[in-house]
Amino acid sequence: MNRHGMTRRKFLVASAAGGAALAASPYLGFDAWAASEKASGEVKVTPTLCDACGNWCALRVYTKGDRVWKAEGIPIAGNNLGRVCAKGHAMLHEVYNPDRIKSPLKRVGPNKFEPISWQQAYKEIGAKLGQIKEKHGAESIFWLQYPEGNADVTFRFMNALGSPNVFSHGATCFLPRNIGWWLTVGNSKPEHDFANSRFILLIGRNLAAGLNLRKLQDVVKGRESGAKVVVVDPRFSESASIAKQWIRIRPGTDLALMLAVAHVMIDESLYQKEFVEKYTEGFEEFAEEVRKFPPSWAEEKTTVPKETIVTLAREMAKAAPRAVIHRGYHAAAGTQYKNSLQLVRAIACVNGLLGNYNQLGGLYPAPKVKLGKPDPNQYPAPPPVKGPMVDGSGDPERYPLTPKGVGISHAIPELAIQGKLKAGFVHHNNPLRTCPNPARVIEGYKKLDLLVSFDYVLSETATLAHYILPESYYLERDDVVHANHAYSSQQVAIRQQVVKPLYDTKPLVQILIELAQHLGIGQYFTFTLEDWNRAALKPLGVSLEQLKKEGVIDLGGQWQPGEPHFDTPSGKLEFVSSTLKDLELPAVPTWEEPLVSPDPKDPHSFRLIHGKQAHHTHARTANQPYLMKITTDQDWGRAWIHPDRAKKLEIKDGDCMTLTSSVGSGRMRARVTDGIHPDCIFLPSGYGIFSRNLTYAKKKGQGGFGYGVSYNDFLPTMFDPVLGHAMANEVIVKVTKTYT
Ligand SMILES: Nc1nc2c(c(=O)[nH]1)N[C@H]1C(S)=C(S)[C@@H](COP(=O)(O)OP(=O)(O)OC[C@H]3O[C@@H](n4cnc5c(=O)[nH]c(N)nc54)[C@H](O)[C@@H]3O)O[C@H]1N2
Ligand SMILES: Nc1nc2c(c(=O)[nH]1)N[C@H]1C(S)=C(S)[C@@H](COP(=O)(O)OP(=O)(O)OC[C@H]3O[C@@H](n4cnc5c(=O)[nH]c(N)nc54)[C@H](O)[C@@H]3O)O[C@H]1N2
Ligand code: SF4
Ligand SMILES: [Mo]
Repeated sequence: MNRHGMTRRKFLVASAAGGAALAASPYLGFDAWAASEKASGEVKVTPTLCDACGNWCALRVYTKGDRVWKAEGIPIAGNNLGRVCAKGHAMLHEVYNPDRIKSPLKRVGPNKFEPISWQQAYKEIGAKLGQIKEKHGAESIFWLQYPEGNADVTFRFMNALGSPNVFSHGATCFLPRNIGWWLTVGNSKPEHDFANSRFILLIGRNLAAGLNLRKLQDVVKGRESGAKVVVVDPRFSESASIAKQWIRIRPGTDLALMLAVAHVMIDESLYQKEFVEKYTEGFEEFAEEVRKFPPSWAEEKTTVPKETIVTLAREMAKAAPRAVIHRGYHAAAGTQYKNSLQLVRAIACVNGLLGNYNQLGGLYPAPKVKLGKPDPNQYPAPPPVKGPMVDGSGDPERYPLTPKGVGISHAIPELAIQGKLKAGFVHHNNPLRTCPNPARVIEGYKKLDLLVSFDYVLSETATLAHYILPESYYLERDDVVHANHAYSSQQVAIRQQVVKPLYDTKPLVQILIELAQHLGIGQYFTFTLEDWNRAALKPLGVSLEQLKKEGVIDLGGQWQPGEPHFDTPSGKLEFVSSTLKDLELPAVPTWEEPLVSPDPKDPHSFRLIHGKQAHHTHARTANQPYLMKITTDQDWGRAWIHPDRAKKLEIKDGDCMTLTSSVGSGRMRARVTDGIHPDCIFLPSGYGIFSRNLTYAKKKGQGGFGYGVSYNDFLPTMFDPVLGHAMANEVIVKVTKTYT
């Protein structure tokens, strides 16, 4: 019997009963929501931070009679300026999802779980981890997380255990973007003053679906005050639909476009000479290199007409310095291609030719907030673990540029298969679904002697874990104070409890404090979350009470245009990267072919690309019925294919197709559209859930079990040679019509 009076047998029966038990759930359908709107009860408003994607939008959440009712955005919050997206609204209701894990669980067989007490879970995990540490060393333990928020506490936890192996999702998301910018301007994430731009170029950054509510509003403001917005994408994306011009590019060739744009700007002497002279290093070498890449050459690579390239370069140069190219995120300039790092460098360099650093309408360093730390005399901290990670991140001989704390998360299964990793903690991450090559990921994770998950539902990864320590849903918990992504000013914000936990769950920090007592590292966990948060706020002169009341506090420090500053070895923008030179890597942006290309003679051969939709987050919202209803009503799960290519394969709009790669095969229906480059197939990236413990994802009528497929099903396990990232668009699929 556990705290909720449920025996093990009852729990197993209840899980198996699934849908039937849900009929009366307040979670189901709009009717239940409408009823809650009409319900009486005291109305309370609590500010907090959304956790339905990584944007941390600030919300005011309304409760009525202790039930979550609705949310609105906090207008001063720099990262959403008062807006909330569809996911933000819909995922509020997730607190009532009947699939939620209701107490700590121990896996007692394949897909069989037994509720256990926290104490039992801590004790057993402590004993097992102790054995593993003794036998294989602390380096055989890893932590995988979605970073920020509580990350400082998890680093402390891993330092205390003596392991350097803290991974984030970076190698499947943003890694080349951060490193490319850091190498070139000494800042891995310069911000954009879109609202004051006269020319905005988005290269493979679909702000209107891979949402960032602040940036999207800024782009719209810029456009309304006269900026030309141009989108480069193989696909007519949501952002293309709000742009003046869509440049349809062959996927994987954006680097060629950027080199040719630089060629034109330099050849026609259109670049910002004073800026280049004063603030940059290696211009001559860069100019000489890009001389090799005229627009006619780039046309061959990109299929973008050379006239379009010349016009793009001239128009951008004319608007400079109030012209800006987005720094990139997940797509072409993220972890998609072997040439992504070169592309990011090229984008940074062309921004340099535009002379837009620290200028109105250009790029700028976001003001930072430095949070305090618990007093080490009162709360001793473990020393940081020296040396590289087990995957070679931070190792001068292997991945010297891949930071510790980011690492290469899709290497975890390989390292487990090699016996180098034996135990792991996975928090707010679902590698079985979000890393390439699921069969291999499953094989690897199954090899672990101990896997602990902190999920709030039985995701694919949690289903494989030996123990699940359920974190309270974000509306039920306090987190570590957050130095907000305010972009243009300094802000601090907090995620805090809106409703009491419905079940026997806890905030992560509380779990770690308690678990630490069973792992022999309790001496480093003598603080409470409240102590930690008070210490964090101390240097800012803000009280915890004030922050909890307001949710977000603006500390000023508004960015102002001024003299540019670069934290690179030369103190300048480096057209030639001294760090890359020292590492004997290509130090000046130059052309690099994508790793693979479709066979032009084979009508079945396509590159597989993918992207976000505005109403789904990664692979985790396909269990949300309101969001899935949008998908099914709009038939948005289909894969995009160009009419000329479809015709050759006798595929008509709505037909079923089979995609096969070297590692996987899957079926989906076709959306035949000329809004896609003929070389590729586009898959929306939010589907293909395979956990059988997610009721709505598997329910007929909500999309059905396994609704859609995931690009990861087709993607081999690959590691970019320089950074180790996933190269997620470097995959060729064979497409055939499915006759059913
Ligand atoms: N299929 C697919 N793969 C992808 C992507 C994609 O769009 N689709 N995108 C790529 C990108 S850009 C990124 S950033 C990564 C993201 O990689 P992940 O972080 O692995 O992606 P999510 O799908 O967001 O998984 C988050 C997990 O956290 C759990 N979770 C949600 N809320 C909470 C909570 O409050 N507490 C705890 N403890 N857990 C919670 C969810 O149930 C889910 O299992 O994936 C990459 N891979
Ligand atoms: N709704 C929603 N918003 C999100 C997220 C989410 O899961 N859902 N996740 C957040 C996170 S973690 C991230 S990383 C960002 C990601 O946001 P984005 O970086 O915008 O990522 P994607 O949607 O993967 O891809 C963007 C576009 O790149 C295009 N593309 C594919 N290949 C190429 C190419 O070779 N060249 C060019 N030029 N374009 C190409 C795709 O067609 C797509 O339109 O979104 C964030 N916001
Ligand atoms: S973009 Fe939407 S889902 Fe993401 S944090 Fe903001 S409101 Fe939440
Ligand atoms: Mo991401």
